[in-house]
Amino acid sequence: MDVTQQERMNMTKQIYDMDQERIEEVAKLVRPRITVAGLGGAGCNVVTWIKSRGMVGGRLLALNTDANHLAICKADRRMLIGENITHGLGCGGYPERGEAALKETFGDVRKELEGASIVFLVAGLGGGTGTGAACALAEELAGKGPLVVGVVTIPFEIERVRMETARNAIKRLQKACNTLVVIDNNKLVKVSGDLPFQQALGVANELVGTFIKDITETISTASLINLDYMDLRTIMEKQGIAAIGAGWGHDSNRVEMAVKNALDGQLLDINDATKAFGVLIHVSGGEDMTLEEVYNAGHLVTRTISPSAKIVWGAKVNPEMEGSAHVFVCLTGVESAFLNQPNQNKKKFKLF
Ligand SMILES: Nc1nc2c(ncn2[C@@H]2O[C@H](COP(=O)(O)OP(=O)(O)OP(=O)(O)O)[C@@H](O)[C@H]2O)c(=O)[nH]1
Ligand SMILES: [Mg+2]
Repeated sequence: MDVTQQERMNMTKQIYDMDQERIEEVAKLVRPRITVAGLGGAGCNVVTWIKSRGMVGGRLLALNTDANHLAICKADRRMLIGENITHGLGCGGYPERGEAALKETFGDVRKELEGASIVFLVAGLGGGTGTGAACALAEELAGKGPLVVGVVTIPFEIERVRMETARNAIKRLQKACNTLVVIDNNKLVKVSGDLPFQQALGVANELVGTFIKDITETISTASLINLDYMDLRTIMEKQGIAAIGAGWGHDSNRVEMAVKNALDGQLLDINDATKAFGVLIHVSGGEDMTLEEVYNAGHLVTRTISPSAKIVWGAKVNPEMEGSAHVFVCLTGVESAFLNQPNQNKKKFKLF
């Protein structure tokens, strides 16, 4: 039977349509599933910040032992953990209680994290819930599939008694997480101009929240320069500590200015930036930002790191940022000076 030209065209169209559907199907299957789990008061505050701004492409969980605090948090799912141990009253600064609370509720938490390809664990170190639960959850997830990225803060100097708790947690977390992003609240306060305590917490929440939101959205949505899941895995898979710096820039050389500020404003004292294993550069700017500007600015970063370091990029346009740019530079595989400092208050204030 002769096939007419029309029939041939119809067949070609059918095959084309099937290909298109298949692409959509595969895209759905491989789309990274990103979950952000905020643990304890600080972690839940960061999640609340992200939820109130809105985030595309990720799921937000808030986990706490403190029912009153959880009641005022915003998230896609809130979970009261360890009710039998803490009776909804928090952990009072004892990380071992936070750890036990997570373990008590781990079955439910695991269900929430099923199928996740990236899990961000967010906590302010130094208290009980966030510190204990983050360590326990990171250890439960280690090696089970998802890329586990811890994002934690080091206590303010006025909270000296909490330093040793934080230091011990970092040692555990850096072994269990693929990468542990550490932000020193003290450096953050200096960078943002010595603010009062409450305001400094707000700045910390915004910074941590923006970092996670930017990475998640650049991976999950079409961006000026897409950051893909494998890019992130490449620089974050290997265990270790990561430091971030954030910077703003304005007017004609805004991206360059923002990169310089981000490099100068690292939020963790690290021993040697040139030893970084990988670098993530994320740029956001207004609709007037050009690709050329973004790439040129990248050369500034590459000059300061080892030529063998792996570099990954992401850039997104935010129409509200006309005339300005915001940059995150994240150095992975670095050593933190904080871990090597002796704790002067160890004897005087030992808690446990
Ligand atoms: N970024 C940020 N850090 C905070 C905030 N609140 C507290 N912190 C820091 O995080 C540390 C831990 O505090 P919380 O998160 O309140 O403690 P928790 O994990 O709830 O622990 P417990 O209350 O003891 O169960 C504090 O020592 C502060 O350094 C916040 O809103 N944002
Ligand atoms: Mg608390």
